[in-house]
Amino acid sequence: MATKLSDSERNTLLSPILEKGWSMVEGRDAIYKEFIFKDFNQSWGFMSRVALKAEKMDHHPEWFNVYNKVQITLATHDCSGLSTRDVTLASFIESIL
Ligand code: H2B
Repeated sequence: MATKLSDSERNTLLSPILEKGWSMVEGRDAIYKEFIFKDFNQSWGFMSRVALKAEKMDHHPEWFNVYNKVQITLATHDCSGLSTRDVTLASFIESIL
């Protein structure tokens, strides 16, 4: 069962993610980032890699794509907020850019 990040986990684990351009969603314990690629082919390649990881983790993004733009929101529905799973998935996403 996932649990919400504690204050100290937010300082140690979440802060580095926020420094990479993720931001807190207003009115919700979730993080968000927009990615701009060259074209749809690049967007879809990126989304495919994220999708395979998400399925392996059983942790899925909320996302929106139009052509070269991919907007991703991460949160853990099981705990209605951010958990270490979101940090892991966000870190993975940063590692494949
Ligand atoms: N994804 C996200 N983002 N949060 C969850 O709590 C979650 C998930 N739970 N993917 C998983 C699936 C759960 O619903 C299944 C039953 O394992």
